[in-house]
Amino acid sequence: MLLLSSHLSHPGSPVDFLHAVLAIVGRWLAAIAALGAWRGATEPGGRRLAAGALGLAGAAVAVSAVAVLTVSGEALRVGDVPVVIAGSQFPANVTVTTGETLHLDNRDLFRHTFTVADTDLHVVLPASTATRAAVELPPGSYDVICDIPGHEHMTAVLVVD
Ligand SMILES: [Cu+2]
Repeated sequence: MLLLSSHLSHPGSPVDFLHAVLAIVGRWLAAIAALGAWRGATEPGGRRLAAGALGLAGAAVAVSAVAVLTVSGEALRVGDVPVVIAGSQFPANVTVTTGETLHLDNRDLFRHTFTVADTDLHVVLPASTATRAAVELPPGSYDVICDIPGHEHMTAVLVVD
């Protein structure tokens, strides 16, 4: 939870964030309750039932942890230009050749966008999801922003050559 709490002051996409936290907390509570039932049960039958509940709750915790920690979405393909977005930061510079594809890997627990100012290139990046986006812009230098309110500090320069 230490890792998660560092995002608590973050104003962006609280729905995504709360959903992720509540899912984890809920499953942990179920696991703790099942553990208590197992320890409190004295009859062999009740104990077996509680052990089963404990196993299911443990599996749910494991699955939810994997779901949150693993980036889903589109896989990196050969020739893609990898761009990792983490801690509400873009890389300072992204260089790409016209026609190439960016692999935008949002590792945060909330949504971002990869928005190239004054162009049609606007990609929504769901939480913990990677998205591929082709760049068909004329050569030049472009300002990249995240257009989520409160994310004005997220900027980068996209160089198309
Ligand atoms: Cu953002």
